[in-house]
Amino acid sequence: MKIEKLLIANRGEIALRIHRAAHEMGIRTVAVHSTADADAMHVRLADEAICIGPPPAGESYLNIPNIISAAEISHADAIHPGYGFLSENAQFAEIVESHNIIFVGPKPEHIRTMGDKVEAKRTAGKLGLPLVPGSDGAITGIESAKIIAEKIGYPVIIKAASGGGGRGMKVVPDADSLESLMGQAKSEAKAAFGDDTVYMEKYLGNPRHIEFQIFGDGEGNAIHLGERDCSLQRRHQKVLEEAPSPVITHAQRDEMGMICAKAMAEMGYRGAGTIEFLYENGEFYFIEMNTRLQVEHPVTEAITGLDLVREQIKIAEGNPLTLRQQDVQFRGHAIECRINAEDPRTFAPSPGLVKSFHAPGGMHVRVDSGLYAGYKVPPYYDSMIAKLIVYGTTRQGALRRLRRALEEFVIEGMKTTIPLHQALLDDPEFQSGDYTIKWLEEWLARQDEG
Ligand code: MV4
Repeated sequence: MKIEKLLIANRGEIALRIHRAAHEMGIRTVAVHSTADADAMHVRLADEAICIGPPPAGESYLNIPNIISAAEISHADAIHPGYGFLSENAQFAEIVESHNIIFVGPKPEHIRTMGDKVEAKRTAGKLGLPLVPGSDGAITGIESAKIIAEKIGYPVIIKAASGGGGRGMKVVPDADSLESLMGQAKSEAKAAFGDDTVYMEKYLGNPRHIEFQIFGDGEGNAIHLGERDCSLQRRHQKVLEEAPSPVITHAQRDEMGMICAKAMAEMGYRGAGTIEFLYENGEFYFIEMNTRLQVEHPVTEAITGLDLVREQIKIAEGNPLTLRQQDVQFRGHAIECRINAEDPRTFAPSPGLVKSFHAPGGMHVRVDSGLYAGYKVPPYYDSMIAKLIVYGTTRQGALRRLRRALEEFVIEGMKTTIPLHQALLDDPEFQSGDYTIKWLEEWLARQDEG
């Protein structure tokens, strides 16, 4: 079914990103917004805008009845959830579909499965994805936990089944601390997610975070769009992402990519998804799957030339995948910097009035941002205010272009993480591509000493 009108259940740069793809496809858009976002760019760009509640996200961008009402009032025939907010809420996807509105996203059952990390691992294992050695499912008690830990060898890590994004994890160095750390993991999981189910894995000491972009049509066809390296992160917040990974060969990409695509075809996955791996000593280990479009999708767009939101919408309309794996070509190198309204040293949020704004441009430079001069960044939401994505034929070339683009960027009125990205670019280790998930936090600690 052709989508005529799309409601975008999000804000900020991703709402703009979705609006742009929709308009290029001749689809009208409906923005929703909180009272704090009345002046936001996503509201200005959309064909219609509906206020869905007060500033706190729980009462607006997470308010399911108000969003469904907005879709009904505006006669939207589809809803795109973007990332964050309701994007991985299986119940929301079900409610949308029960109102005969197209959910631009995966089948609710697949969102639910992947949201439960124990179920996700079980499913991934059955589908042939390589797993981190660990407990087969949830851990039931301290005695069985001891046996499993002895078998896989310390250190182990205890993770919350309802977790993700690093919350409720405990690294256990030895048998003596297992009982107490497992207890802590369970009580933290209970407090954070209302569910104290935990599972165990071998702890990998120094991996990279590499994720594969996949697409399925829900009818048994699926492809992969290569990997992104997201190892540069601080406190589980990604700072910079690149594609391809500096350490993955063509052969590894083809092999892992095909394994991912085959798995997604077999499960009948629909829409865009990301399969996350830890990568250490040349081996991939599945950890989680994200059933949404991701912040860092533009680096994949840059090296494949594909519009991922357009592909999502085409699949949501019920079209079979027209792209074949052999049509997907990887060219060059892309890097994304997340620019946050934060102090570049302390990372304290720094919202406020944008006094002046000038985005870099030129060849192979993309800025996704809802900022404009005179706009006031509200304090209620995520601090990411812009994404800068550069492309180059080589990684070296992309790094040079990134330096040039960061020099051009002007955002006055608040602190931003632009100086952090500039300092990072000057670091020889970063330039060499030789970094793991621990590297950035150690580098930041060294910056603070020096
Ligand atoms: C791990 C790990 C080491 N070993 N699992 C953190 C977030 C969650 N998605 C999985 N995470 C990790 N799981 C095993 N078996 C280390 C991390 C981890 C991490 C992973 C990806 C990116 C950044 C990270 C930062 C700290 C820890």
